[in-house]
Amino acid sequence: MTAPLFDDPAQPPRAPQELEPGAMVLPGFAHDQAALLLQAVAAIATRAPMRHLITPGGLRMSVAMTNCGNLGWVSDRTGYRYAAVDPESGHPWPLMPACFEDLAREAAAAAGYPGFTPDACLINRYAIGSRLSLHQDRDERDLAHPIVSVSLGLPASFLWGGRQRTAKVRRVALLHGDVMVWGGPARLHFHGVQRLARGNHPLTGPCRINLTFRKAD
Ligand code: MD6
Ligand code: FE
Repeated sequence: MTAPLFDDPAQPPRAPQELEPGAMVLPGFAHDQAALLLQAVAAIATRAPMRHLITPGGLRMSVAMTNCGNLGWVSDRTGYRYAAVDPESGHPWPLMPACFEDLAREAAAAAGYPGFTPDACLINRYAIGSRLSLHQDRDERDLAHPIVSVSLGLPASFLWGGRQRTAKVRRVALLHGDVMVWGGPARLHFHGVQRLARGNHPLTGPCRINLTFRKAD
């Protein structure tokens, strides 16, 4: 039997880490609420099912996505944008649960961004082998607001680059319950997620769920 490499109570707690000015990892910040968050994700996905979006270049994303909140991030052949309506159903996105909004607000405040109020939550589901190539998050109207990102389920190797696509990339392990907050001078840094390694998490099975909270409008 192999011991899990994640979410192991025998491991010492990891301290908050500033990746660089503006970007913080808060290890385990969402750990105690993880089961509740995942229940809410399941409820959202019954009304706005996870789907593989098509990039403007015509590629099908390996990560499956849905949204909740006033706005949702979508992509198709015409580009990337935030939309108030789910293009699949024609209905507004499911409401953002209070437990999502509270967590995002508290994490942002803990990382030095008081007063953050998300209006959009992008929900990403990574199956084994899914990946997210290096990108910048720049579709939000006001880039002064930070982004709060919550990792649930299988661990991921997060790729943390620089202001230029060609900058050196660091790998950061993001485990179940970890929260990342970034903004300020780091807001436009390139980032991505390495191909998800095989595994099985007690709460999510063979996948990783990521919630990213934004103030898009
Ligand atoms: C992910 N996250 O962790 C993908 N973007 O699955 C992102 O692309 C991301 O985590 C902006 C801010 C935080 C993030
Ligand atoms: Fe991103």
